[in-house]
Amino acid sequence: MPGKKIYFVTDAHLGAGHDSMLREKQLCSLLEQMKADAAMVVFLGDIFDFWFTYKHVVPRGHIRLLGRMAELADAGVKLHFFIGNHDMWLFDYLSSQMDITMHDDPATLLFDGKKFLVGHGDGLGHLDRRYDCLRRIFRCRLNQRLFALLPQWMTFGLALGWSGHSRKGHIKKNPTIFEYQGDDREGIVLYCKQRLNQEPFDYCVFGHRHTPLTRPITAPNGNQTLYVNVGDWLIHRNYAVYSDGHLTLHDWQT
Ligand SMILES: [Mn+2]
Repeated sequence: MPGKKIYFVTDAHLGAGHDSMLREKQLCSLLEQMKADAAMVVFLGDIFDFWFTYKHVVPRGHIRLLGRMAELADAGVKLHFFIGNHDMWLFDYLSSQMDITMHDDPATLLFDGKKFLVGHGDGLGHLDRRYDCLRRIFRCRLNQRLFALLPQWMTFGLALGWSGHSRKGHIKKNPTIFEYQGDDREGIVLYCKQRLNQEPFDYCVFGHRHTPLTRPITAPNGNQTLYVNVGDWLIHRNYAVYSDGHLTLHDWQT
C-alpha cells in the first residue's frame, strides 16, 4: 500500500430503491478488493441518493460504505469525491471524518504521468437552462442555510420523494434519456471538447449518465482524448480502472 491503480465508481444512489442495502454491500466488497492494489479511488458523485449534513446530526444509513471508505483512507489510499446532483450537500462531512478531497466541480487529476479531467457530469455543456437555474438555487449558501432550518422529516421526505419522482418523470418524458445522445447533444462531451481545445488531457472520466461508454473524442484544434463514462452502480454495477497506461471499464462480479 498504496498500490498502482486508480479505481473510479459512480452513481450508486444509495438510499434509493429496495435493493439499496444489497448495492451497498456489493460496493463494499469492491472496496475490499481495492485494498490490494489501489493507489487512488475516485468517487464520481451521486453515491448517495440524498444527503444533507447538519451541524450535529448525521443522516441514517450507509455505515458500511462510510467505514470502508475511511478504512481505505487510513491505509494511505488517496480518495477523491466529486459531488453529484444528488449528494451535493455532503459539505464537509466526509472530509471531517477521513482524509478525502472533495470537489464541487470537474478537476484535473495527475497520475502516472497522465492527465485526467474528472467530474460528476451534471449541468455541463449548458444545454438545459432550467437545470442551470435549479443548480444555482441548490448550490446557493443562503438557500442551503434556510433548508437546514426546516424539520428533518420534511427535508428528507421532500428530497427522497422528489428524487424518485424526477427520475421516473425523466424516463417517462424521454425513454432514451440514458442512451448516448450524440457528440453534439451530450453536455459532458461538449464540455470536454471545450476544455480539450484549451489544454490536452489523456482521459476524461465522468458519471451521471448511467450508461457505461468509452469513446475517443477530438477537439476543434485536433487535441484527442478518451472519454470514459463509468456508467453506474445503481443498475450496471460497473466501475473503471486505470492501470499501466490503460483505462478500462469493468463489470463487478460476485
Ligand atoms: Mn447525477
